[in-house]
Amino acid sequence: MLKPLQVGAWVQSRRSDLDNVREPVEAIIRQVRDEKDAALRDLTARFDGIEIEDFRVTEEEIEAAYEEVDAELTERLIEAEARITQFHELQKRTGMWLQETEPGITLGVKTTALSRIGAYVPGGRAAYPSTALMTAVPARVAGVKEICCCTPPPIHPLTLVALDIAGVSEIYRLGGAQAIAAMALGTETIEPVQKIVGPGNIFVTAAKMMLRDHAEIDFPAGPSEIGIIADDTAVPEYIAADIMAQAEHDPKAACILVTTDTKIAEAASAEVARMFTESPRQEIIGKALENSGYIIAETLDEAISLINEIAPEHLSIQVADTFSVLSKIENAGSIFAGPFTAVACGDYASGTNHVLPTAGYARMYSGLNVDHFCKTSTIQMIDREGLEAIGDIVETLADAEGLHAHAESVRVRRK
Ligand code: HSO
Ligand code: ZN
Repeated sequence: MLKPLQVGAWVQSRRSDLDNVREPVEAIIRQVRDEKDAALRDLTARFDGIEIEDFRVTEEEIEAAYEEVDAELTERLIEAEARITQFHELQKRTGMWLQETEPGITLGVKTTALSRIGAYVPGGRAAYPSTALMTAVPARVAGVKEICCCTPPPIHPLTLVALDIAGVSEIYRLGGAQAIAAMALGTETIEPVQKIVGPGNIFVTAAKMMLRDHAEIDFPAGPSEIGIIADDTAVPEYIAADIMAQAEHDPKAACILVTTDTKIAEAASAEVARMFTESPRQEIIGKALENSGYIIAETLDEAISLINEIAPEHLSIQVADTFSVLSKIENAGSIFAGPFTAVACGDYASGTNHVLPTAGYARMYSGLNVDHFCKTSTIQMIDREGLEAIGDIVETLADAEGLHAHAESVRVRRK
């Protein structure tokens, strides 16, 4: 069921070609910029087939959603939210630190939350209340005051409940590139935001990339992926189960097993074939498995370097010496260490974030975290003694740059 793969070809195949959608997305952005709410109504009718008067979801609708959702499900969402909050609280940096670096010179950093952000929560095939939690909770923990969320209509009641539990301040029934344009540029009903986060389809991703002059973004997040590194001690059934769990996300999802043991690759492949026959989501999984396969590495170190080249969104480590491998991993969105650490645990409830860079972007981007919603200002406090310590450096360098007033601003204080 799994075929042998080449790392280079696999990495190449994961890059989605944003160029293909550039023109239609540009047209959508232009329309939203020029016609604002009227454009949003038009585009929502065109793409979602829904006529909308009011984009903003009301308090009454949220209350009605709680009535519709099974009480146990709401309870589970609350439990998941508590764990996600707990882990993200641990990431939070204190408001300000100051340290005397030499007599008379005190330096520091002040961290401030962004004041207004936009979270995009996908709908349709990828309607996940868990993603509502994952995008909004880190923003709330960071201290963002206004969390604006867009999600395509019709919004599932469970997504509304999740957004409410996560503490968002505004919910709009609006999806696609038009939602990103509305949040970045603003319309009559939607105030512009400072940053837009959250996964989406290729149109959403293209819009995020194209509107970076207006709002900062998190990172490109495309179809889900898993990389698994396994030695001869791995359990093929667990490997296959994680492969199936990733493959069921999307026909474009992909799974790659890097192992030092041919028998493990064969056994995992057979397990996948067995699980596939019993799966209710064969149509999606079948396609995703075509993008998937295995690589046999001579040594564990070679396997590690292949994984670092792949930079998978999720990395599962299934080896005898977990920590030794963990210490050598440089590129991975989120790491799942050890045989019992099912990737699905991080999707919902361990507390880590599941909004992660895909397509090799884990080489340079971090998964969604509290820092995404904060900015920092550096601070310096210099007294007479400190000014004497560095005054000559400043004056000499300023004179050398021909910036007389710079040098003078120090000289007048040293008189
Ligand atoms: N694995 C997905 C997240 C997700 N899984 C949502 C289940 N629901 C991308 O990290
Ligand atoms: Zn998942």
